[in-house]
Amino acid sequence: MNKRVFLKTGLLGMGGLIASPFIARAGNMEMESPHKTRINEGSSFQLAPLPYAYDALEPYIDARTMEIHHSRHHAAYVNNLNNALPGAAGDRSLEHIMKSVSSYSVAVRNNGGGHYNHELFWEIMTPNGGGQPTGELLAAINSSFGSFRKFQELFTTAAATRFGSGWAWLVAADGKLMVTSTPNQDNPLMDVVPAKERGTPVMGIDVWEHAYYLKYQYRRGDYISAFWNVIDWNAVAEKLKKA
Ligand code: MN3
Repeated sequence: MNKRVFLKTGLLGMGGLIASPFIARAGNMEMESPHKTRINEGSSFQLAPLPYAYDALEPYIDARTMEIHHSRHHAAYVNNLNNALPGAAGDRSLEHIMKSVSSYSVAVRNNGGGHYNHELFWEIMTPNGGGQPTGELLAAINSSFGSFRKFQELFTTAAATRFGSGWAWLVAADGKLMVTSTPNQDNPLMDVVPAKERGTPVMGIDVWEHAYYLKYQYRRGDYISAFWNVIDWNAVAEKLKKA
């Protein structure tokens, strides 16, 4: 039975149920994650769709990697975060949880970080990215690092030398920018990060092997080089404005 026939007979058979999001989104089933069925739905975190197609960042980041990274890895962080959070109480914004993460379980630290970091990562990439930043962002980079080239070197080194799994960051703190890196799914918002490396992340690169291994295998450096071609500098500039 093809989808059109199914929808038609489904409509006749189930009356108003055709309006349910499950049926309406039948062509986009990969976005449906188990966490949506939680009873405590109102306070659950959700996996947002990618703002572009899985293959949009080709050839720099391959479609298969993007699909698994978003629909499996990121989805799992969201699901595990929802399962690890204690009952609804207090400020449940992801930012607040990050900033007070030392008072939560390790599972919230790892999966909350995973959710926050990947949301930021998808946002600061775009198929029409790359080039150089302009305006206030470029001015901030120049005043903090001397030049865009110098910043690129520092960020690339931070990403390349992060041992094992983790992230490299461009961080806004005290009116300045700095480059840092964190292990695992930690990020610069977290109160478990050394105070002098804390701030608001405005750009980050995932250097877990799952972010590049299918295409680049052991060549993390090639993946980092490719990343510069997909950065959405407008999105980074927006994040700096709000920092
Ligand atoms: Mn990842």
